[in-house]
Formats: sequence, C-alpha cells, structure tokens
Amino acid sequence: MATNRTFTMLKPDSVEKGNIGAILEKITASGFRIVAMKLTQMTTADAQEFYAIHSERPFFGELVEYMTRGPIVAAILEKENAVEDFRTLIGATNPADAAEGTIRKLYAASIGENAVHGSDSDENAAIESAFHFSGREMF
Ligand code: 3AN
Repeated sequence: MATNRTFTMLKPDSVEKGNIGAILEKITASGFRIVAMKLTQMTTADAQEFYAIHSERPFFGELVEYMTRGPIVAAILEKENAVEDFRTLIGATNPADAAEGTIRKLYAASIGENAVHGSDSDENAAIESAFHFSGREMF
C-alpha cells in the first residue's frame, strides 16, 4: 500500500461519548482524506489478533475487553506523511502526556481508554487496513 496512508479506529469510548463527529472534523481539518470508513464491532478473536503484539502485556485482557465492548469507527486516511502526521495529531499514548490540542488530550480519559488508534508504521498501516477493509471498500 502507498506510504501516504494510515489506519485509524475511533475506539468504543469515543463512540459512547458521542465524539465521532468532533474527532472526524479534526482529522479532516488537519488535511487527511477519508479513503475508507465504517462503524463496526470487533469480536474477541478480532481484538486478540489485532493486538497480538501486546499479548504478553499485563493490560492485554483489559485492552481486548475495552476494544470489543461496543462499536468503533474504522477508517483509512490519506495525506502526505500520513503515519507520522497522524501520530502527531492524536498525541501520546497516555493522554496525560499528550500535547495540547491533540485528539487524545481533548478526548481521551486514560492510557487504557485513549480514544483513537493510529498505525505506527507504513507496514502496519497496510496490515491493519486489510484487516478491516476489502479492496472494494477503499476509495
Ligand atoms: P498506541 O495506541 O499509542 O500506538 P500502543 O500500541 O503501545 O499505543 O498500545 C495499544 C493500546 O494498548 C493503547 N492504545 C491502549 O489502549 C493500550 N495500552 C497501552 N499501554 C497501556 C497501559 N500501560 N495500560 C493500559 N492500556 C495500555
């Protein structure tokens, strides 16, 4: 996949709090084009696979429970330097450390429930996009 794409999820807490619109507005106002998007809910098996890299971490069970407890918005975003620029836009994993104006600073409650996901590399962006979308759902 092109290096100018990244994958995001607006996590269950963002959907529960009614923050979908505000977060998408911030994303598009920051120059990202929505290439694919849907409201979907991960199964336990989905979340275990998606976060397999964290399977040995003490918070893994909590993470899987959180990510499966309700719907998410999954999306693919396009912009020059998408992966890095989106990580900057969302802010640090722990919202307490996130810069002012970032999505996590504005909308995340804690390190465990941190509102949004952003791919950490071009390779993972491609893997994560393919996990959630078929080719005919990308525009
Ligand atoms: P990021 O989402 O910033 O890439 P990762 O990949 O290290 O951060 O973590 C994935 C997800 O795991 C986070 N978004 C968060 O929901 C959860 N998580 C990470 N670290 C912790 C932690 N120390 N305690 C609880 N949950 C965590």
